[in-house]
Amino acid sequence: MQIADVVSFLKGADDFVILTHRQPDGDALGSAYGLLRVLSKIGKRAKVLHEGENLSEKFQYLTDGIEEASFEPKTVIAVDVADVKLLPHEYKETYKDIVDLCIDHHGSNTHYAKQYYVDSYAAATGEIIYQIEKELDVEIDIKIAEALYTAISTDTGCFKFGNTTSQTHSIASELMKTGMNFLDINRKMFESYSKERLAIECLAINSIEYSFDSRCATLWITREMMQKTGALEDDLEGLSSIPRMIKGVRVGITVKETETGFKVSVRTAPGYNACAICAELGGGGHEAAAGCFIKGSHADVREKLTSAVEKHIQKE
Ligand SMILES: [Mn+2]
Repeated sequence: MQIADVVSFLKGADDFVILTHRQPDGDALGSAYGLLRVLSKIGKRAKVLHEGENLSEKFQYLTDGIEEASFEPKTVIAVDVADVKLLPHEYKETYKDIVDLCIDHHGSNTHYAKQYYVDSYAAATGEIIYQIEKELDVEIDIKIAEALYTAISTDTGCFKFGNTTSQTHSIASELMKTGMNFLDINRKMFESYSKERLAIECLAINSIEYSFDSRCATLWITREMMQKTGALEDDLEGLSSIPRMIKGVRVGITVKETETGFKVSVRTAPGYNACAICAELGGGGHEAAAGCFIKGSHADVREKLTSAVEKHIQKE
């Protein structure tokens, strides 16, 4: 599909339900609400279905002025959803086999929809929604700009990550021309911590263990720390990038205890393969960022991680 095909599909369809992935981030929600607003500008009815009853407080502004729509959906769109397995549990059964169009930027997209538009050059799905909006000739208003800016700034780590391109900056520049309050969004996304977040970050940093001559650092987030600080899932965002930021660390690991086992995130320096380390333990991902799930005790996890890392952390 080309952008022009996406646009004629959208023009020809009606009564949209827009789905996005579990634990929705800024790109998931910004793209979903951005698309909803673009569709309503061309006279279409649309609603977004996201995980959970309420949106986390920091994303509330995305929904300003959107009225609750009640209609029988006729068209199902998934945005930023690489795999049908990532749909929220409460909607998975109903929608998994009937997604009409998937709009995404993950190269690993599993092509579960009837039609798809995947552009892995795009730093965020929000960049694709912007292109759709251009092609539809819809005027960008402040609310659309806020939604798409949220999508793009969050998926690029505020224009810092390697996925940022000149296209990313050009789109952001167009969005800023509406006079949208980017400062407010960036503060909400990147510079606003709850007390609980700060408290758990403190405990987590104190938990860091070094191994392999400090070329590997492991940060632990236990259920006890969660209880003690009252931190919620939302408060953990970005913690997994901390171990890798330590000078000299090549392999940064974050281990988060869950009810059923340990969720492991691995971040590596160039030349060290996070995906290969996680693959040893049944997981996967990208070269610089990957994950896996380990069952057992703390000691088991430590032992399994040590032997997986050992195979991939070369002496310099
Ligand atoms: Mn994304």
